[in-house]
Amino acid sequence: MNKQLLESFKTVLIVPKKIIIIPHKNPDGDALGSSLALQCFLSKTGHNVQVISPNEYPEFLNWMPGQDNIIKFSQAPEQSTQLIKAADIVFTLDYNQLSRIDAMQSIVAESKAQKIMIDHHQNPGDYAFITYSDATIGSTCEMVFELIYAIDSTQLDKVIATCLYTGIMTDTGSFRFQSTTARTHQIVSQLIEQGAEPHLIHQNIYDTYSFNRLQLLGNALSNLKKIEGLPVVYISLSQKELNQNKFKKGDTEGFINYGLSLLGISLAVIMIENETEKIIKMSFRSKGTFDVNQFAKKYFGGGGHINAAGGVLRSSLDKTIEHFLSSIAKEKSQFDD
Ligand SMILES: [Mn+2]
Repeated sequence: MNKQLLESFKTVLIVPKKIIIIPHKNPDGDALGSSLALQCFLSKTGHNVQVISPNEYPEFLNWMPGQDNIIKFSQAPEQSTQLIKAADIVFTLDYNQLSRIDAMQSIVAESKAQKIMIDHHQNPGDYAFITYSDATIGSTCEMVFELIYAIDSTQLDKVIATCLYTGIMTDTGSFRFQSTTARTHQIVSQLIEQGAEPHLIHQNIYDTYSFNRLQLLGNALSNLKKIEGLPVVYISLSQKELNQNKFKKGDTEGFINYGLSLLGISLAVIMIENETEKIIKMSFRSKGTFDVNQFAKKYFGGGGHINAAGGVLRSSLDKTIEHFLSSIAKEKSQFDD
């Protein structure tokens, strides 16, 4: 983090403030981990801090230290609105467009609070008073570490370390994505010294499948298809299949990575039907130079990073697959070596 940016953080945080921290909708390990770590740090340094999540988060995150004090906007819109209205500062973590917080967007936009963005996605919006944005960093948790480390490293403790480790681990695919750097490992080393327990965090996140979820994975894998002549695979899951396996929020998390574990595959896609919202949710993961951020933006109104992106289509599952296949056909030359 550069000196000027650090100074602006120090200036706004010099006296105790009423602070709200908001992760993106459907928060993942990085969004929740960075929010909880920052909350812990700011509380220890004299601020009044509340995390408000736009909605529920998956069950595999409900062990994280401090998560039981999170207010969910979807369950308590009135209370959340009052708190945001009364806040001096609103931190937005792990996203860079207010549309990522859905129904909270206008409340945050209209609040007089100073907005602070900490995020690692491309093309940041300009809503924030302080923008700490860096798309070369693998996780928001690494950025929150840099902030805490620069302001007062003596405040690092086991709670902060556990939350940050969780987000770094999940966003780097357990330290194997291209975004994993020497700095990532230096940070993680300090987190372990502060009390983060890698084997327990790993177990809490990954070894929590329900019987139904593992069967749903089996269903997803048997739906896996390869596109002839291209290093591309895709998985589809219909609402009917989700229902058959008693789908719960978060159950399909990580399924897409199985596609990339196939030898020679550089693009994996998963398409999941949501009958209630009448949408198909898409996720894209790539290895190497195929830019799924561009692909998701061009064909599916989505976006993300070069190697990980998402999108949504208001369409049927069959039509989405058709659209995906024709989009891939148009980008075929990108796979030429
Ligand atoms: Mn992230």
